[in-house]
Amino acid sequence: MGFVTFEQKGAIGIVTIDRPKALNALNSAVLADLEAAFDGVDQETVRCILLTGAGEKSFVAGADIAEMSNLTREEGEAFAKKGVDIFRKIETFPIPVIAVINGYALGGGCELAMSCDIRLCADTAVFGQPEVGLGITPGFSGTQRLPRIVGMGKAKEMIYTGKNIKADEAYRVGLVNAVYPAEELMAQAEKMAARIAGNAPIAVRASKKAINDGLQVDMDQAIVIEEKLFGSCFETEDQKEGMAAFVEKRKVTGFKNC
Ligand code: DAK
Repeated sequence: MGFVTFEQKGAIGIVTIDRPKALNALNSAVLADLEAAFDGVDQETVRCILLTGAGEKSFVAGADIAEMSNLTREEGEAFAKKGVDIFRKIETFPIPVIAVINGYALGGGCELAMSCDIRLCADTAVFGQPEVGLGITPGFSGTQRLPRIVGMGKAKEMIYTGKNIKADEAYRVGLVNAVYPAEELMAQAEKMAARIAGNAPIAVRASKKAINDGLQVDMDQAIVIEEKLFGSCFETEDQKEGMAAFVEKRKVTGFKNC
């Protein structure tokens, strides 16, 4: 995987988009490598994934404009499918994915961050959907995910104006969960990932599925989705251990993922 690296630190997987000379812009090779990285994650041992960009300047500065500029209609469709599929794979990945946004998150970069469960950023991060200035609409589901995260009014402002926003505004409008000094970002992200990884993995996964699937349907159906996933936890050893530990006033001895 030339443009994406994967490192496992205990129960935390770190996926890094590694094309810093082009500010980690997404071309078809990067998208293919990103998909391969997620396909290669050992879902037995990894309990939380951090997704970041190499270098100090950029998370992802968007889809690769140079590559896109020469695409035929068929190639454009293939590129779009590759991007949309991998973004959706991340969004529905059984394990939580935290975007660790270390700089520019523009266009497809902002959309990639939005396909993650949680977004943490450096105080140097910059967000935006500049596509209309390039004669296109956001194409990796930005028109759908941005209003769901920041609300329709702010999403329309960002998409129609194409104006970038800085980290503090991204935090204020709810686009990111937290902002850290750049040099502390990865340590803080690992701390959150470790906290998630220490909880019962099946319950964490079921919570992700309940939230994601429930938001696609009306409340009556959503409640049924939650009921079924809640019930499924009672077939796990981790539920028995978690509740036994509480009743016996002791610490959990370690969740087993079963
Ligand atoms: N694509 C390709 N190369 C990029 C790039 C990008 N998005 N962003 C930066 N680079 C490259 C630059 O060309 C430059 O390469 P060299 O000239 O050194 O070879 C290198 O990265 C460093 O960039 P700069 O020299 O420009 O660095 P600065 O610090 O001066 O500026 C910047 C940083 C982030 C403000 C600037 O690079 C910039 O404005 N970049 C473009 C940002 C942008 O507009 N991003 C949105 C791209 S549009 C689709 C689905 C999705 C999409 C499209 C279609 N379909 C469904 C079909 C998504 C579209 C987008 O993401």
